[in-house]
Amino acid sequence: MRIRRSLVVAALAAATLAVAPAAAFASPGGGTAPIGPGAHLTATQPSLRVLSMRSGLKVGTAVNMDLYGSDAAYTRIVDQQFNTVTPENVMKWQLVEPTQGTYDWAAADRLVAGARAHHQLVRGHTLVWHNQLPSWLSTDGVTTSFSPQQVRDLLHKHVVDEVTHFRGQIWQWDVVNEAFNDDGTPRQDIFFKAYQALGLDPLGYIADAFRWAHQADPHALLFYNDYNLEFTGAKSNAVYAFVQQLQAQHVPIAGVGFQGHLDTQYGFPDLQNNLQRFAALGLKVALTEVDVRTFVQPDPAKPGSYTDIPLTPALQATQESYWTQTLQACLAVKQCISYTVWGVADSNSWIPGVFAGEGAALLFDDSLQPKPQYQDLRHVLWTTKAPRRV
Ligand code: 9MR
Repeated sequence: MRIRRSLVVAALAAATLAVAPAAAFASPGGGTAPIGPGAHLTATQPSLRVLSMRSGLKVGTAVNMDLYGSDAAYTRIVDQQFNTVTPENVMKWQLVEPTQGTYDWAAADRLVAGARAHHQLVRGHTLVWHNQLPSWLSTDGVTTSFSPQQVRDLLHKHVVDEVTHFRGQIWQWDVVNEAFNDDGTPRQDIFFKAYQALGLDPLGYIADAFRWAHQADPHALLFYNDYNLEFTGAKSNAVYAFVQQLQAQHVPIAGVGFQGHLDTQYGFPDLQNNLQRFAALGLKVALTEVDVRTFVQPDPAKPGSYTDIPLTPALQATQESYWTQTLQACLAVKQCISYTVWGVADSNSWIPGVFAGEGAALLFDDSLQPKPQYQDLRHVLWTTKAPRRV
């Protein structure tokens, strides 16, 4: 045990030197912050990815390809802090096949190349989703001008072509995203409706998509990914039952992704229990899209707009405790193999555009400076005694 610990510490030290030159990490203040036993560290060093080596849990971020490569500070954070990346948008069907039959892989290829250059694993996101479909296929996710058989054929082609394009380069694929409603009923999108009209099991499109993806890249870990699975309830229970059906049919599902879009007003979910019960089915689990939103202060300079400053110190404290608890829950479950945050900085988060009056959901502020929640995650990674991932 002592040997292993000292090896890990040595590896951390070596990796710090190898991937994190001090100048690149120096905080504006250049201060040091002790975050663990015997550690005296600069404000951003060692990075999350270096600290994650202790448990083997991969820490990741969603990447906005409009910023990656063009915004130097943003790009530096992605490259230096994380050891897995997820394209926030550029692998979605709408983006890769904007015109029927004409693929545009450029942005996604750039993400994969950046990941390879920085020794990061890629979570592919996402093959089958009712949202962000190309407009030639569906503008609302529930209606389409194609026949049911055509929808099935198009889905087959899409899954095979995309997985084949990235074969060997994707660690985890979110094969199917958000197929269930919060009340546990299946979402009746164009895929569900096509299979239903064909007289097939309406949810058979999910099994098909996993099988097609597996044929195209047998080594990728294939995930079902959804939100609100963190809370035990109708949706989590429905997905829990459904993935067992997939397993009984020998569908090649490797894991379940818990998105982890949390909001301080709803309380902290019984996340660890849920991760644990899915893991007990023989599945891997992952936190795939973590962010923690809260109510924020209005912007006095722009009426109707908001800042990214929590309304009260108490809300900031609640956010921090949610960040800490999500990471602790994942670390506690050995089968939880990655912990991905949904974006780098508050200024590029999807939250303010969707939840008016809420924000401050990420680890870095609008000026790309680390927030206390970033330090909280480093502290957890450094101090938690977690089972090692293999
Ligand atoms: O962050 C993504 C945002 O840029 C897109 O406009 C949005 C479209 O719905 O999708 C966001 O990402 C979603 C992810 O792909 C699936 N889970 C929910 C995420 C937040 O909406």
